[in-house]
Amino acid sequence: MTTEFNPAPTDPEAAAEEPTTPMDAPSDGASFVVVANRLPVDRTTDDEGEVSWRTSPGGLVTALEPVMRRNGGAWVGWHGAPDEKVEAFEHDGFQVVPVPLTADEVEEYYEGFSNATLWPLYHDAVAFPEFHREWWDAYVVVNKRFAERAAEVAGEGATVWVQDYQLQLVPQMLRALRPDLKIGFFLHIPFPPVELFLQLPWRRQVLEGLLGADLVGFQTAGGAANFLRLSRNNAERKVKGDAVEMPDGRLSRARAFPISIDAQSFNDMANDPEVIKQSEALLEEIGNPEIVFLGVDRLDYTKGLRQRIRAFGELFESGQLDPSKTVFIQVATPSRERVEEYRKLRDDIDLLVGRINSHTADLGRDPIVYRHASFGRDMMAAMYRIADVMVVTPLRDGMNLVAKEYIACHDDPEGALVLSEFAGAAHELKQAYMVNPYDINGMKDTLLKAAADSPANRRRRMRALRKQVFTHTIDKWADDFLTELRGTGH
Ligand code: ADQ
Repeated sequence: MTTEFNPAPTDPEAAAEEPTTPMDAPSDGASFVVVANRLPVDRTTDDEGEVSWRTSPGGLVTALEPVMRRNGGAWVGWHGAPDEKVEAFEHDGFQVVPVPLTADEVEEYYEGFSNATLWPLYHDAVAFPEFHREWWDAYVVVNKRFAERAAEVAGEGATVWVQDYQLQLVPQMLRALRPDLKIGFFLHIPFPPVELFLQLPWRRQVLEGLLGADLVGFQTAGGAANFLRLSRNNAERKVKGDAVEMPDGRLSRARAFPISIDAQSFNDMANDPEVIKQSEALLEEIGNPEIVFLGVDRLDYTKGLRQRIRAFGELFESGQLDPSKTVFIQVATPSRERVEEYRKLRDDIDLLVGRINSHTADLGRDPIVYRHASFGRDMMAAMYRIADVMVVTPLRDGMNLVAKEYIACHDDPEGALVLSEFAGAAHELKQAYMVNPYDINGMKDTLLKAAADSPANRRRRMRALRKQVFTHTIDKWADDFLTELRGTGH
């Protein structure tokens, strides 16, 4: 199979390349702009019907807020309600710039092209990616709207940081509108091997879209290498080291910037007296088992839940794990429930857990405690605290922050992390107990080993993991990316 493709001079599908008229910078524009599918604020309405906005909890916004405040920042993103226009407003020291989406666009650009085409394709095609031309058309239209909105709010020479797979065309579109800007892009999910990426009918436009950035950031060196290889195989692109040379001489650089968490705040949360109380109550509620295994995921087919639950089912059924002494807690945040593949997954997991529990439970309690729900950060910290073994076994994952959150919450150094080789985090968290999530027997052995390993071994591993997580925080991630971006030339 050839992995080469040439940019076609004319392409009937190249809606991304309609001629664009450059725009002038606004005189009062922001000097730092984040562009992401979602805004970092949630709307709340009080009893009197008064509407206000609250910063949504999350690592990215916490890390970028100080930079935004310092630099007169703006965040461009969708506010979460279809068919509604919301005016830009000031919030917590930065400008919030809502981008409207129609209900059809949510279906085609977001649920369709982003989450049923790109998401499975970029995750090793563990579910079948669907290719629909009308979804692509919506993706182009929406990316253009985001680019135009960013071009309207960015000041002369501003830095614009575009986030993630929903907006891969924005860098090129924005550059065409505003050649004066410094443009960065970060992909939170894996960038796939060339052979997979080439399935995409709009592969050329997506690649050109990304190359509009001065710096393209990936979670792992492997992702950056896939991207550079793809660019090299495209006849018009010379690649020197980590830089792709564009026809006009501009360089677009590609490098790994592994994302992380605010480790100290998770650590503090886990040691909060209220959280400690919560964790004790939780242990009591599940019957004070000797060993607690824990899984925490968005309910997504990339997270390896089917395989993980099967492994636990076999361990309980064979008696290798004693259901009277062991509990496996699995919590799964509801996610993308309007996408067919996710509905199917939800039903499968319900069935699987029900079957295992009905076979192996004694009358007192279920060996698998499964909750399909979202929890507050305090409850998450309480769960991390009581987990003797954290089980993070995605089939493919850009990074996986849950693994890092567990480590930050576990200053009792006897906790153990079982981690998939196919999570980006595996490149940094080398002292975890590694598994191939497709190998159910191997996974079962490693789960048993992690639970039974000597305290000295568990402590040694956990100390090394904590050192990594506390020295590579989300602040460092944002600093590293923005410093590197500032150093790139036009
Ligand atoms: P996600 O696929 O969402 O992120 P992950 O990195 O694990 O995956 O982040 C999940 C977040 O949701 C964590 O902060 C976790 O605490 C929270 N969470 C999970 N289950 C929850 C529950 N039941 N209740 C409350 N909170 C819950 C994407 C990529 C990842 C990449 C991140 C960041 O797929 O690979 O690490 O972006 O770049």
